[in-house]
Amino acid sequence: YLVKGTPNILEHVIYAITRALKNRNTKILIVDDSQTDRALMKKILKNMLFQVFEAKSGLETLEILSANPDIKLIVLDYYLPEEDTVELIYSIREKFKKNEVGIIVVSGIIKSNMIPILLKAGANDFLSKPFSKEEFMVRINNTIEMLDMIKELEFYAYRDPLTGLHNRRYFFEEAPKLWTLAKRQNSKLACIVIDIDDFKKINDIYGHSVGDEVLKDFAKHLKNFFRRKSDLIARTGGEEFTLLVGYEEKEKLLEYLEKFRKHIEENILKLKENSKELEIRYTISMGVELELTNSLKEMIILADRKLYKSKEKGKNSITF
Ligand code: GH3
Ligand code: MG
Ligand code: MG
Ligand code: MG
Repeated sequence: YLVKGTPNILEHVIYAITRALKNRNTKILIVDDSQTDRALMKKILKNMLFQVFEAKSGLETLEILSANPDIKLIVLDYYLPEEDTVELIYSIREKFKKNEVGIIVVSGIIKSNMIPILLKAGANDFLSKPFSKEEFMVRINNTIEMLDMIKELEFYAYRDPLTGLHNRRYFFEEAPKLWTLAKRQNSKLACIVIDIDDFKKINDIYGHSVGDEVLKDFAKHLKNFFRRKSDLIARTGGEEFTLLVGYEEKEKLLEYLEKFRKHIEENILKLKENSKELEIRYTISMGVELELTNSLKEMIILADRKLYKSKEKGKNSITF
C-alpha cells in the first residue's frame, strides 16, 4: 500500500498494517456480475484482511445484507444485467443508513449526471474503472474510516462521560420504540425513576468531586443489577436515572427493586481524599409506574410523581 514517491515510507507501512489489523473483522460485500472483476477486488480486499462476501445481482445483495446486517461496506458495480443500480441503492438505504453501511459504486463508463444521481441516491463514493490498486485501497479505507469516526461520535453523543451510562438523548430516542413495542405486544414494561437522596448534602459536605464518585459508584451498581440487553437505563438528570425494564411478575419486580434499594443503603463507598479515608453511604428513592397508560410521556410523569411520594415518605423508599 505504497504510493510511489511517498516521502515517508515507514509511516505508510505502519498505517497500512494498523489499518489492516482494524479491518480483520470487517465485512465487505462485492457486487459484480463479472467473476473476473470480483476475483480481482476480492484479492485486494483479502490482502487488506477484510472478510469478503460476494453477490452477482441486486436480489442476492439484499439477501446477503439481511443475513449479515453487520456488513460495513458494499462495492457495487454500476452495470449489473437487468438491474437499476440507483433503485438498488434506494432499496439498501431503506434498511441501512449511510452511516450504517457504506456504498462505493464502481463503473467503467460514465454518463453525464450519473455520479451525482448515484451520490444523491445514497452512495458514499464513486470509483471509475479501470482503477489502480492504490486508488481502490485508499477509497475503501477512507470510507471505512469515515464510518468508524461516525460510530465513535455516536458512541459519545449517546453516553454520559461521567458514568458511562446512556444519556438523556439516548433514552428519549430509544424509549418510545420500547414503549410502542410493549404496547403493541401487550407485554409488561416498567418505568422506574431513581433519584439519589440528599445528594446536594454530599456535594456540600465532601465537595463536588466526591459527589461525582458517588454518581460513578451508583452507576456501577445500577449496571450490575440491570444487565439484561433489553433493559434501557439512562442518566436522565444530574442525580436522576430513568429505567425501562420488561418484567414477568409484578411481585418479583418489586422484590428485586427493594433488594436494589437495600443494596445501595448497605453499600459503603470507600474513597481517599487528600490522604483522608472516606466512607460514604447514600440512599435512593424510586418511583415505579407499571401501567403503559396513554403515552410514554404520561408514564414517566406518573413514575416521577411516585418518586416524589417516596421523598415525602422520608426518602430511601419505593412507591409503585
Ligand atoms: P432529594 O433527596 O430531594 O433528591 O435532594 P437532593 O439534594 O438529592 O436534590 P437536589 O435536586 O436539591 O440536588 C441535586 C444536586 O445534584 C444539585 C446538583 O448540584 C447536583 N449535581 C447534579 N449533577 C451533578 C454532577 O454531575 N456531579 C455532582 N457532583 N453533582 C451534581
Ligand atoms: Mg458489470
Ligand atoms: Mg436527589
Ligand atoms: Mg433530583
